[in-house]
Amino acid sequence: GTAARLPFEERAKAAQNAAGQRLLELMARKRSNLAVAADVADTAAMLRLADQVGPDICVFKTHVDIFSSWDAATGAELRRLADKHDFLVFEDRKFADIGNTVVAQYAGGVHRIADWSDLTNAHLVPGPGIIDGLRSVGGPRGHGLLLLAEMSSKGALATGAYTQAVAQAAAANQDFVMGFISQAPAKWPAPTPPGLVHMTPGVQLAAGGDALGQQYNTPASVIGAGGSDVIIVGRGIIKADDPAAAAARYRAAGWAAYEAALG
Ligand code: 6AU
Repeated sequence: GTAARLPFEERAKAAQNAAGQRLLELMARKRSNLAVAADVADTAAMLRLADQVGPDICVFKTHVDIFSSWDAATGAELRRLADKHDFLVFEDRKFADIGNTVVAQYAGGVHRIADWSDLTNAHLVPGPGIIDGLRSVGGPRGHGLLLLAEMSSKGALATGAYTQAVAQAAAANQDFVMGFISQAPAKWPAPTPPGLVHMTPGVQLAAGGDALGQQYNTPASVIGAGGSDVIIVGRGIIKADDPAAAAARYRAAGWAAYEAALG
C-alpha cells in the first residue's frame, strides 16, 4: 500500500543510502522522474543517447553486456556526461548468484561495473548473502542497490510472498539497498519506508506489449494508481525518430503524474 505521498525532497531526508539520497534530491532539483533504458546497438550510440536525453532524465540505465566491446574510457565518458547533465548511472546487471561470486562480477571482469555506475540491481533468489556481497564492493564507494521485487514480463514468478520477502530485506538493509524494481507497490500489503525508491519498467505512452512477454503501462497509471516513483522507458524513447523529443514527452508525463499523486 502507499502511505500519503511525500515529496521527493522530504523523502531524501529519510534515505539511508548515499546514492538513494542523491537520486531523490536530484529528482526534486531537476523535476524529472524519468529513467531511460539505453538498449542501443553499441557504445557510440549509448554515449550519443546519454548526451541527447541527459537534460530530461534522472537516471541513465545501461546493459553493458549487450555491447560487443567495452573499456574504461567508455565508462569515463559516461561519467563525464552524467556530471554534465546531472543524472545517475544504473547498470541493470540483475545479479543473481551467491555473495562470493557477485563480489567478483561487480568489481571485476571486462566491465568493472562498480567503477562507473552509481547503482545496480539484484534478484533476492540466492538469499541475503547477495546483498552482503554487493555491499562489500559498492558500500564503501557510496553506491546503491535496487532489489527486483516484481517484473514487468508476462508470467513473472516474483509475486506475493516473494515480493513481500524482498520488501522486508530492503527495509532491513537500507544502508545499501536504495529501493526496488517494482510494478505496483500501491497494491502491496504495507507501505515501504519513505527513503526507498520505486523504479518501474514496462512503460510506454500507450499500454500494450511486445512479442516476447514485455507488458506496458502508461506513466500516469504506473506513478498514479501503481504508486511508483520513477518510470523506466526504453523503446518508447530509443526507437523514436527524435529520442530527445520523446524523452521530453515522457519526462512531462511522468512528472505530471507525480505532481497529481502529491495532490
Ligand atoms: O521499455 P523497454 O521494454 O524497451 O525496456 C525496458 C527495460 C529493459 C529491461 O531489461 C528492463 O527495463 N526491465 C527490468 C529492469 C529495469 O530491471 C525489469 C523488468 O521487470 N522489466 C524490464 O523490462 O532494459
